[in-house]
Amino acid sequence: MSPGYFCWTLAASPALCYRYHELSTPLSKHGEQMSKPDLLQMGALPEWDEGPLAQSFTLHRLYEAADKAAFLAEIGPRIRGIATRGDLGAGADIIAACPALEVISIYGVGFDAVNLDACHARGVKVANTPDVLTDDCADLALGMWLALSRGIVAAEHHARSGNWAKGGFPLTHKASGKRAGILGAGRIGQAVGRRLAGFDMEIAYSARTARAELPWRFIADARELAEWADVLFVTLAATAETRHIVNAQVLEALGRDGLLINISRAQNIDEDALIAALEAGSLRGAALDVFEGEPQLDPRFTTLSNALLQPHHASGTFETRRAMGQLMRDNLTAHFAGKPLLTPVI
Ligand code: 8YV
Repeated sequence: MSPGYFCWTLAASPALCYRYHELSTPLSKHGEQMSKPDLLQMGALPEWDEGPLAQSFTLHRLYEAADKAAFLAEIGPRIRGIATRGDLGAGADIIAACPALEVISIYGVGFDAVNLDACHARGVKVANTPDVLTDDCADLALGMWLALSRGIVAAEHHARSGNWAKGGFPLTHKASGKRAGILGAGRIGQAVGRRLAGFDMEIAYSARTARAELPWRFIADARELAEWADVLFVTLAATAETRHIVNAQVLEALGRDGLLINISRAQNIDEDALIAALEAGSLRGAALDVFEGEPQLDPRFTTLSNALLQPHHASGTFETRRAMGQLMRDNLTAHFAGKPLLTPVI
């Protein structure tokens, strides 16, 4: 058991925990205590990350502070690094409150919640955790598509509740052998496409430019891609340009037999237009892992039987979250050892 892990188990006793952190401060080769860089932690992390982080850094947990502004005013000037999550990022206000900030390490691939302009302007480095979560995100996208197509969640309830004895489950729609549009052909979009090929799907993708290495049809325009597709997978990184890229027109083009799967970011979709389409039945169904204002979600979603709702957990497996945490910490370690980031965003 690592010392840090032991400390985490004692987290109910902060005073003891603090003392323990001090004792675990590394010693220089001359036996002097080396000071640990001050790190602002934006949100909770699994215990297997908290321990090692606390061993190498003096942690300041913003999410535990009752008065965040006062907390930042006090510790901000000392902060040299930020450990954050894809969903939490670091806004311009946080970056401004940390004048000595050198690096932001994201536990997640998405960097849309980090204000990159502010980082650029200040020369703050940013790292994320690509690749290690690609498989899980693609797996969940396929699972959501199959569950939505075949009504797996309602069918499970049908079997469990005893309704089966009163009658069979209503027929659903075939999933395989149809046309899949992939909006965003990055790592995750490509992994979705590779999996879909195993379901005999005809595949097309949209990206900024055609990618010669991909064996699939290229349809640049989101509306045209939706028009062509039976199911639209949204896998693109969220930027200012992609905000509401899936709008009312795109949903209309996808059509009343169409399905929408979103494992990217909520802001890529106009949620009001999506809810209207689902309510009107002008779209057959949507499976969503991400929501505007999550973890709160628009209550209208919860009444829609043609929406499959997931709690932003595409990367949420033990294996992947461990790998993400390791990479997030490795990026911080590399930076404070004077080495380049392993997976830099900027
Ligand atoms: C995580 C994510 O759920 O990778 C991302 O960008 O949003 C997700 O993998 C998140 O970072 C963990 O809170």
